Amino acid sequence: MKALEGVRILDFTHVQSGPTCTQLLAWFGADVIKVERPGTGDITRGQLMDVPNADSLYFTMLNHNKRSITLDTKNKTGKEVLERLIKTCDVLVENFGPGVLDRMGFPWETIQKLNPRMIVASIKGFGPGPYEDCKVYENVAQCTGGAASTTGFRDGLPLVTGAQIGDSGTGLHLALGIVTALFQRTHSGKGQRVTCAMQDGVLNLCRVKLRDQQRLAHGPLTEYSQFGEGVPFGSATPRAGNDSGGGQPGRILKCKGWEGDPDAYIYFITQAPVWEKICDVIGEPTWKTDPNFATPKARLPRLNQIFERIEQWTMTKTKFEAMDILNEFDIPCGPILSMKELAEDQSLRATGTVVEVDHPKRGKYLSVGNPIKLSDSPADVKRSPLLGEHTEEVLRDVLGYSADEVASIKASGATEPPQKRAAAE
Ligand code: CAO
Repeated sequence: MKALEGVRILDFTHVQSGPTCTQLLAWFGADVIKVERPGTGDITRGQLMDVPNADSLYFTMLNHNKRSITLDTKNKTGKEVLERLIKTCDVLVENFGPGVLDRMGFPWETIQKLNPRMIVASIKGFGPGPYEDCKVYENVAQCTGGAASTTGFRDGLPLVTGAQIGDSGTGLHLALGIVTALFQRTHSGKGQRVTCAMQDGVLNLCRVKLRDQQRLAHGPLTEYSQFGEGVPFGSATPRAGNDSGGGQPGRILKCKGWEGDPDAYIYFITQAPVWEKICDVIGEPTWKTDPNFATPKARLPRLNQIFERIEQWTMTKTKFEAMDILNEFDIPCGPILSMKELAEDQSLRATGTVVEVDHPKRGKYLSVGNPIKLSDSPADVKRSPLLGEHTEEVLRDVLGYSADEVASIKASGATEPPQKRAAAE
């Protein structure tokens, strides 16, 4: 048995934030039924397309292990089917724009009446407050959650990061909220609302920067490069380039080949307990006892000088050679790995973190599998569903409609796009 076997999810999610959440639940064994608008479905099916007439990688990589039914929830019969789905499922997950579910005729109170055990989980851009009615995408969340103002270099623009902390990050938060609510339901017998705002999710991930904001009141942030460079701090946490976010100073340093390879770099951490080993490796044994370098405090104003010297050493090695040598001495470091290198990494393939999936319309493609490993519930990654692939199956086997009733639902137009309905009429 899989960990979430027996849990049925009414998946009303689209784009990225919500689908990452329901994909995780599907990997843990839940039966995830994705409800999509007839004709178009999730808008990402047709976005950033690379293979003609095949669902995009954007869609396929976020919707594994789900079933898809098409349903027009604004159609009278479609609403009746949705009511039956609500009565049958354990969790409804949605990331519609603010107010959409209410306008559809399914506010929380209605859902609760239909199924008091149902957990309703929602992602919105903002929580209650001045921006609660705003639609939000990834980069807006990164900007409003504190990530952009603290990412980049001091003398440059605020930067967004490639890690989708607003979308996938909030999806992860929501998944935890859902399984927690499912656990509470085992005692209370009741459903509840689970909400997660993307701004809140990003701020949660930027927690250490709010830490630094408060430390500023008590003096300069001595581990920031800016301190060693004698640049005064302003009133807010500054951008800190590649400085380490913790108490052990670190930097990205050039390695052999950096002139032609944009990823020939290594992250190097001057962890205090291994300082003496670092001095030996880079050929500066006198720094072990020199009062200017011997203690972490003495080193803080000299970080630029220290990292320049370490970089002279890393530039004589490839990033993998440097990693091998430094690991021998327990010096924390990590090569900058490109997406190409990660895609080819055999150890990630062996653990199922990178998987090859076969799709009837696009053929084989790579995806990221479940990064969360459960020893008793391993994830088995299955391709994403075609649009409406399981409509009849769900109507019949999950909702218990007879063959005649299924035919009549289809005839009502609830599962077909308007153009197809008009042509049939
Ligand atoms: N049948 C009939 N209508 C449907 C339907 C279905 N199966 N599924 C959706 N719809 C309708 C909705 O009822 C809604 O109609 P109304 O506006 O008339 O009420 C309409 O589709 C649009 O929904 P939406 O506002 O969610 O979609 P959008 O493309 O305009 O906005 C987004 C997209 C992502 C900006 C918005 O959904 C949002 O802010 N979501 C919350 C935050 C979030 O998750 N953002 C991350 C997205 S990933 O980067």
